[in-house]
Amino acid sequence: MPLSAFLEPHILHQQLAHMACIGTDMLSPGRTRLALTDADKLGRDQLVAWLRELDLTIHIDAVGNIYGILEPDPLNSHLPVFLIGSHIDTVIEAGAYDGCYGVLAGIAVLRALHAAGTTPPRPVGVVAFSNEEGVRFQPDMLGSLAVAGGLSVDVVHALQATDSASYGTELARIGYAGTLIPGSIPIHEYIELHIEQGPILATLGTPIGAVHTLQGISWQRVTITGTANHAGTTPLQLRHDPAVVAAQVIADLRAYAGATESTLATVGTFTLAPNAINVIPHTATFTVDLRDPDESALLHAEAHLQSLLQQYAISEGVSVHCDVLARFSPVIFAAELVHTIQQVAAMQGIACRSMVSGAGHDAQMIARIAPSAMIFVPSREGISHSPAEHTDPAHLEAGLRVLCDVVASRLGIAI
Ligand code: HGY
Ligand code: MN
Ligand code: MN
Repeated sequence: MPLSAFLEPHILHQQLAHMACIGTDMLSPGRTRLALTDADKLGRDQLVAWLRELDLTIHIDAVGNIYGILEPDPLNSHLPVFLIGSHIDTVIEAGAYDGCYGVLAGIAVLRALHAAGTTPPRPVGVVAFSNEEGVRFQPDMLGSLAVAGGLSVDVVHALQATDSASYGTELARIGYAGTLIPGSIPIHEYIELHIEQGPILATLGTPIGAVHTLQGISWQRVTITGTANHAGTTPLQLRHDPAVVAAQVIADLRAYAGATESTLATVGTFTLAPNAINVIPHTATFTVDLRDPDESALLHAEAHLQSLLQQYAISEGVSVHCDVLARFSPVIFAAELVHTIQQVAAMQGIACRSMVSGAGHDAQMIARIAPSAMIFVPSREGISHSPAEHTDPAHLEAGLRVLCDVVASRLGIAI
């Protein structure tokens, strides 16, 4: 019998629904499991319990990545692992599928291997990477970046959260400060199943996406410093108002992106100090998220942001400081893995579209050290990072079947 005959989709649906309840509260919509918070700990604890049910070898590494590995014949246990992964941390007021779907589908494939009594030719594992979202600690995709050698454990542990907590302290507090050095588990190939989080597959009515490229990401925090003063007594020409400069830059940046082929610009956080109705603010702080599949276009967008800041800062008489929070170039995934995804979808008679990922994912980090690719399923109306995030159960199951057969095919197991 093919491996997919041993899949139990109902357990995937149950576990998605269960995980979706972790991090909910009566006051806010969706769920929030920001990295290393108590809610994240509850999600991690539940994940480890599910891994334990399958007698997997469990590893926690020094930045908090969680692995569950189905061991092969002892003669092959030294071989690099075939890894399936994603994340279970969320943004604020998140949907139920972003990240969790890929991790729990990975567990479902290991469960099928376990049920089929298959001894895999190499270790096969599932991983939940720590702090993929990057909302509380930047950069995003932090756990997978550490595995790929892009950040040392010391640098990660010293990172300060937006709420001033330290990564290392928080990781120890929630009990997930492992000893394993990130990257010490060699990876053979990596596959990530994920909701698209955009409108393409839903608009086309195509159930599966084979992701060949992931666009570049630039995150900056901009701090504009002016002069606090009285809202009622300060003539306009004597003001040095950082809020006005921020507003002009934000509006112009949107217009700039709108005039390009594919650049996206987002200001998702914006604070003023002292934040009082009758005080001209002395400081405006906001973050800029720039994305483009083309590196030169992303560089051009970053340069344009700087020119806007300089232009308006000079005319208003304020100063500007920028901190880089994350910067990742576009990534091309392994063609042979993308081809396997397309072949499997074709064999299953499921329409499949090759595409670019707009969102960042752990696969873009692991692609630095092992052949990697992603499988997408549709997001209803393209909505994500929202409680309205939804993917039809039939699409969730189609993605699981494709993932299962891709894993079997790459392992040389009959499909
Ligand atoms: O920002 C992203 O694209 C991802 O969700 N961390
Ligand atoms: Mn995600
Ligand atoms: Mn996300």
